[in-house]
Formats: sequence, structure tokens, C-alpha cells
Amino acid sequence: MPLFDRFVRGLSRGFWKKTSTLAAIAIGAGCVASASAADKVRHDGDRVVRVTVADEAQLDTLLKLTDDVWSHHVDADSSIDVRMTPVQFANLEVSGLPYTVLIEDLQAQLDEEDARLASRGVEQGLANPFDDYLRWEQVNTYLNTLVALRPDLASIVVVGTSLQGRPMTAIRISSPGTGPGGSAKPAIFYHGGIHAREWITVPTVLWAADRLVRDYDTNAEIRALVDRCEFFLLPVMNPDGYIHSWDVERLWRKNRRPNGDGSIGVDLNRNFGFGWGGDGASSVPNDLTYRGPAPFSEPETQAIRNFIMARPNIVAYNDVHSYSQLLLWPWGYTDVLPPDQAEFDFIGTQMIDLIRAQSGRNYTPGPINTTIYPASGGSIDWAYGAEGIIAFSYELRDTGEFGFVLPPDQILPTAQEIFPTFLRHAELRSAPVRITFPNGLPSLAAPGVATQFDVRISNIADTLNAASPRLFARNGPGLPLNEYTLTSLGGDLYRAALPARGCGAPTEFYVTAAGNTGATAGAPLNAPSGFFTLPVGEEIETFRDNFETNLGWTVSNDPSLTSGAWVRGDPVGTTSGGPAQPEDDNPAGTGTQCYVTGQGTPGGAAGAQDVDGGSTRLTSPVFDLTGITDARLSYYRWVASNGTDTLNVAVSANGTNWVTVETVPNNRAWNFVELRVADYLPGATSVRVRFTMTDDAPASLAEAAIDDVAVSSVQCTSSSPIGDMNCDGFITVGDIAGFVLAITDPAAYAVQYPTCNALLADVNNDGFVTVGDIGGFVALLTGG
Ligand code: 0X9
Ligand code: ZN
Repeated sequence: MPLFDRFVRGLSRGFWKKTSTLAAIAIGAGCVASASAADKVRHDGDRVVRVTVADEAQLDTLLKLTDDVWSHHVDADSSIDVRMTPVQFANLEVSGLPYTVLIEDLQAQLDEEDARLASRGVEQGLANPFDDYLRWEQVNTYLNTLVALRPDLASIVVVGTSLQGRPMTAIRISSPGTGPGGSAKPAIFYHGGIHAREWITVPTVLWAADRLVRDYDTNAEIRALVDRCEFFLLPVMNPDGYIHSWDVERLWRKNRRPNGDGSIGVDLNRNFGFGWGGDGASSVPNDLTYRGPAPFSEPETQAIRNFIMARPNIVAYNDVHSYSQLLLWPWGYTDVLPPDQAEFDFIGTQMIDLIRAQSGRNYTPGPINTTIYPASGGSIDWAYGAEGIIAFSYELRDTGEFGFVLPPDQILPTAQEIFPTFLRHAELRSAPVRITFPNGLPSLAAPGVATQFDVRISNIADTLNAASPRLFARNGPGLPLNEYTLTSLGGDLYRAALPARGCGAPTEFYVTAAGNTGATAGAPLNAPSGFFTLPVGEEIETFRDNFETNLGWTVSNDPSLTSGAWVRGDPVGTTSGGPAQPEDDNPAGTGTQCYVTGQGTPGGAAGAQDVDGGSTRLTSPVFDLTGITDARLSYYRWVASNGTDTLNVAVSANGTNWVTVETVPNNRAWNFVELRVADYLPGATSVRVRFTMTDDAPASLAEAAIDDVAVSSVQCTSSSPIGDMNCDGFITVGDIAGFVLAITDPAAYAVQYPTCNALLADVNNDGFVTVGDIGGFVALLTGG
């Protein structure tokens, strides 16, 4: 059994039965409107420690030493972040378990936060609402501010009432009107603050509301979504707990239910009624993951349930948590994959890619149960399992440096990296239909022949109007768009055909399809303002290296590197929570060899020959690009890491200044990458590429492999088809004027069509442009 599996099983069996002192500490501290630091629970001497556990026994040892688990890690070296009192920490040292201290003095961090927040006036907070965390009352005031700003778009909706009687205040954002045909608009529901101490979730949800309201007039994507959807954003789902975490115990997690045995609080994310009472939830009231006495025993979870059940139009849901940088989906209660695993993966992959594009941060995607640990009675299991909603749950920043006490300078960056993913989730679940390309899109159009590709159109919020699928295309910027119907291939498959054309500017195209109620979807998603482009020509390869022989690559290493330098050879596979070094070179290429970071030893440990102690760099020979237009560089790469180590790919025109192309996290698969050199090095007449694998955390797994590097370009040598007198790639009535001019006044033709050739009018191919070509031209025009 792989280490991580054991780890998860250990958690489900042992850990959640442990008791917590946390709840007990806070007993008797009533709800107060505000409190001085003196009234607060203190954590003097407490540390937050990351402990590496090698097996179940070690995990059990650790869990006897602590009662406040902060986070779990997905990497191969199973590690767990825990808060420890000085006594617990002393016991940890005695236990011999390897650890690193993440937060040396937790109370100092809390004191710093307290002092900062105390010095910040209420008014100041509302003027700069994302500069620092907001109290619950301030969050609600700010929602009212947004409503006042755009009463035409926004209104307050109270989702329910907390145990202590507080409104669960959400903002509804939608432009006036209904969905197509008078239907309800598809609705999107996000909330933060289910776990009180996870403060960063609150501004992240509030920021989404802020952008939807403030950017409606200026951002076409936002406007289209606010027109099409109904958004419900609830920043604080657990107001009683959130206020308690401000005033009494910063590290409070649950709601504020008196459990009757002196302990307080139900974990609201174990109280939902789907798989309730299963793995990863506690029946012990004092525990941090106490599930409550019955499913939906708590007013807060009842409110969410009733709100969602009253709105069958809700198509997207996210329960926002922190921390660990994850994007989770069902199930939590079982390790079986959800029926819609492919859909979760399709949307989830786009979401984490958007985060990486925005901030460079890596979020790990996957089902809750197998990605972190079993957790039953969770919100998204219920939303998906009972209501069929494609429901996600983020774990926001960070990965443990600050944990729950995330500094305020990370509020805006976190909110900003999440917002595009929120839009994408909404877009993909509220679209009437979805257009995808099951075999991919063509990478070029060969001149003179039609370019075909397959299109899949799936029903999402509506059913497809079978007469609606269209391809729109033009032979270059600024030309009029031509419209083509798609051919049905049966089922949800269609074929699109770009007609034959000659050389020239790249073809621009997009595909559209409509639902039966009239709403239209496009591919790309931002069509028609966005479109795909397709160069015309043949692919010419100027360089290819499958690494079977040495074509002049160089390796250079940090002096501190102790192992794992790039080496060429037939890789020896190693495993560590999945394949670490691949067993084979790129299966899509030829030969058996590739470059790897340190050759594994047969049967050897994964950690033995990975990158340790610094960086190793693999640099290509110089590729001459003179005479090559629009060069493309492609390669296959493999990265295995524990999530912090990455492969950097950079290109350079001169070998001195390097431009990063991508920073690749753990993927453990051979992935193809192709890029346009001009996108990174405009005007470069030569290029080299460099692959740098870095180990920046000691004792962490870092492996990379590279194969099948190629430089190619698309060159068009053939001219426009005979008869295409305006060189637009088509023979249409638009060519008649040019044809007449070519016969009557070739000089005038050359002036008017400077990039065309009058010989295109030599339809009878006798070498002359004369009236003798008229018959053939008419035949071409009329399809003869
Ligand atoms: O344990 C949890 O509830 C979540 N982790 S946290 O550290 N934020 O408490 C993970 C479970 C996520 N599950 C659902 N949102 N349903
Ligand atoms: Zn949480």
C-alpha cells in the first residue's frame, strides 16, 4: 500500500476520535461585541510544526501528541501541520519524529494581528476593505455599500439565521430580467467562513461580489455572466463562530452550539446530510470535527440546505476553506470517484491553470477523500450528492508558512487568483451547451485543401438546438466573416470544415451553438471577440532531438547540488507516491533515451537519485532561426515533486537573458508543450532553451525528464488557387473585378492587388492572361 494511502487510512481510523482541548478552553467565554486582547484565549509558547510521518504507527504517535491539526499535505513525504503547546512539543522531540517548525511563536503572530487590527479604525476598514480583514459587521456594511452602488444589479438576501440569531447575509447579483424564454437564470452560490478561523475565505468571496458589481459596465466577460446568471455570495456562513474567532479564540473552527456536555460547537462541514456520520467525522462533541447529534442539526446547515433546495436553478456551488492551496471536489465520505469525475476534472484543471496564470501559485486538484483525507457530512458532498450540483471547495493560501493567520498583504492576491476561477466555474456550468474538440484543433491549414475538425456539443444548462451549430471563419484580420453549418456525425458529434484557401494571413475562426431556449455558447468561450487562429502552410522541422545521440546539450549545476544532475540515458523508473522518475522515455516519440535528473538505480529508492541541494540546468545548442518565420519550439516534459519544487523552462536569444516560458509543478506524466518563440523573444534570430530543476526544500522529492525537443515553423510556399484574383483564398464573385482588370490592364491590377499575381487569371494554363481564360474562369466561379 502506498504511503499516502496508509496515511489516509490512519487518519480515518485513529485521528478523528481524539479529543480537543480547543473547545474546552473557550467554554464560558460568551458572545461579546468586541473584546480587548486581555479577554482572549492565549497560545503562549505554542508552535505550529510540520511533522513527517513514515507510516501509520508514526502517525498514531503524532496524533497522541496534539489535538489541533491545521493541515495535511498531498506530497509523497506525508506530512501534517499541527499546533503544539510547549509540553506537546517537548514530547515530539522525545518521540524522534522528524519535523520542521513552521511558526516558532504562534502567540507573537496572533499579538501582531491583534495590534494591527486594533489600530485600524472601522471607517478605515470600509474605505480599504481588502487591505485587512473585516469584522462580521463590516462585511455586512460593505455588502450594503455594493447594493447602494448598483441597486439595479445587487440586493441583500438573508440565507438564514445562525444559532445565536445572526442573519447569514448574502448579496444577490444579477441584471434585471429572466433567463431565455422566461426561465430562471442559472444560479451560482459561493460562500466563505464555514470554518471560523479561515479568515481569508471571507474577503475572497467579498472580492468576487465587489468585482461583479463594480466591473459590470466595463468588463464584457463579467457583464455577460451577470446578465446570464444569478449570483449569490455569502461571505460568512458561520457568523457566530467568526465573531468568536475575532473576540475570544482566534483559532475557533466550529459553530457555537452548546453541546450539553459542557463542550461547544458542531463542525458545520461534518453536519450535512449526505454520508453523514461516516469516515472522518467525530461523534465526540468536544472534537474539532464533531458532526453534531443528527444530520442538519444546526440552523446554519439547515439554512444552506433550504436555500439550495428552494433554488433548483443553482448550477454551481463552492464552499471556500483555507489553507493548503487545493481545489477539492466530491466525494469526502468515500474514496470512490464521483460519477461526474470527468466533469470535475475538466473544470478543475482549468481552474487551477487560471490560478497559476494569475499568480504562479500551484493549487492541487482532486476529490477530497483521496486528496486530503476522508471527511463525511461535508457541504459539497451534499450539494453534489443530494442536489446534483457541480460543487467545489477551495483550500486557499497558504501552504503553511502563516496558515490561518495569513498576513493582510496576501488578501488581495488570494482574492485575485481565485476570481478568474470563480468566473470560469460559473461560465462552464451556466452555458446552454458546451463546445469541445474531441480530437483537438488543427495546428495549421494546408493550402489548397479544406481543413476539417470534429466538434462535440454537449448539453449543459439547456438542450442543443440541432439547427444552430455554426463555424465562422475569415482569411485574415478585418476580412468579413463567412458562416458555415456543421455536419452532424450522429449523437453529440459534428464536423466543421474550413474551406480550401491559399497562403496569406492566418485563418481566424470560432464555433457557436445555441440551446433550444435561445442562449448561445461559443468556442473559444469569449467568441466572437475571441477566436482561434490557424496559420496556413506546411510544418517544416528544422531541428529534432530524441536524445538517442548527443546533439550538443550542456549541463551546469549549482555548486551546492549533491545529486540529481541532468544525465542522458534510458530512464530507470522509481516510485514515491506514484511514479517519480519515469520508467520509459516519452512514449509518443522515438527511441528509448531522454534526459533525466539523475539516473535511478534498479530497485533503488525514489529519493536517492532525485535533485538535492540546488539546481541543475540543461541547455540546448543554439537553434538558428534565420529565414524561418514564426518558429515554434516544442518538447515533452515530466515533473515529479512534492508540490514546492518546480521545473523552470526558459528561452534566450543570446544565452545571457533568459525569459521564463513556464514553471511546472508535479505532474508525473509526459506532457507535450509547444510555444511560439516570438511570444517570448520577439524578433529573435536564434534561440536556445534551458530546463532547470530545482530542489528548494531539503529532503523533498524533485525529479524531471525531457524528451523530443523540436524546432519547427509553418511555411507557405504555394500561391493562391488559380482564379483567386483577390488572393483571399476563395474563388467567388469578389474575384470578377480583378479578373477583368488582369485581362484589360495588368499594370492597374498589380497596383490594386500588390500581393497577388495577374497570372492567377491564366485559367487555361497557356502562359498568357487573355480573353481565352474567360470560359475557364466562369466555370471555376460556377463550381465547374
Ligand atoms: O476538513 C475540512 O472540513 C476541510 N479542511 S479544513 O482544513 N478547511 O477544515 C476539507 C473538507 C472539504 N470538504 C467540503 N468542503 N465538503
Ligand atoms: Zn475549513
